[in-house]
Amino acid sequence: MQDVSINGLKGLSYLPGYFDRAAQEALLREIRTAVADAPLFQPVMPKTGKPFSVKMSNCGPLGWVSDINGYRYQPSHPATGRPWPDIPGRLKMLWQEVASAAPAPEACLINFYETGAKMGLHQDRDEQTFDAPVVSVSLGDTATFRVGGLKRNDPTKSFRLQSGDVVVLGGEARLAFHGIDRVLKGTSTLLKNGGRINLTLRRVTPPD
Ligand code: MD3
Ligand code: FE
Repeated sequence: MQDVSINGLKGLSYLPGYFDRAAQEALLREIRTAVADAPLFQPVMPKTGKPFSVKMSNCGPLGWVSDINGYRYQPSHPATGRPWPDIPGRLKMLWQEVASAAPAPEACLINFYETGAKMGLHQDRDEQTFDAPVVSVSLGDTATFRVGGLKRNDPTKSFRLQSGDVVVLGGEARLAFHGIDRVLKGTSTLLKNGGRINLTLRRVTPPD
């Protein structure tokens, strides 16, 4: 476990190569099964309706969606109306290993980046509690990830997230601005057609 210091914020840790190739393949199969049930959708920005370049789906009791009306967590898929599929067992185990002090995760957001997709600098603040960390898993092509401070204009640090890497964003770092600048084509053989999948495990509601 490597603690990364950014703008003096404590709570960001980086676990490079947490999942080996076999575990990445097993996780990918579980995510493909989830996405077969809960198809990827293209979120749009509230008010403007401008589409995100990243496609999304979710698993767990709650899933994050963004449409013309706003950002929110909801228990069912916006297109199928079905509940989101379960969080894969190996992701629940990951949470137990890196976030055991927090109550169980309620949402696993699945982000799919085709080459050229990116995610602008933002904070994750649609959850009702920030006590639990966000746990992120990267699969497929390497991405350039940027993290700043609690203010949009704070200086940022950039580093690469490779397939199998895990990042835990807890404590003060939980509300840091962050984003994905680019996905580097041809840097992984995990996904046949290239691109990148990011999984983020989140607690949405306060503990029962
Ligand atoms: C730093 N995802 O889904 S994961 C997101 O790679 C999101 O798809 C990016 O930002 C991705 O909201 C980055 C790493 C991450 C996740 C949450 C954070 C970094 C974070 C919360 C606070 C600070
Ligand atoms: Fe985020």
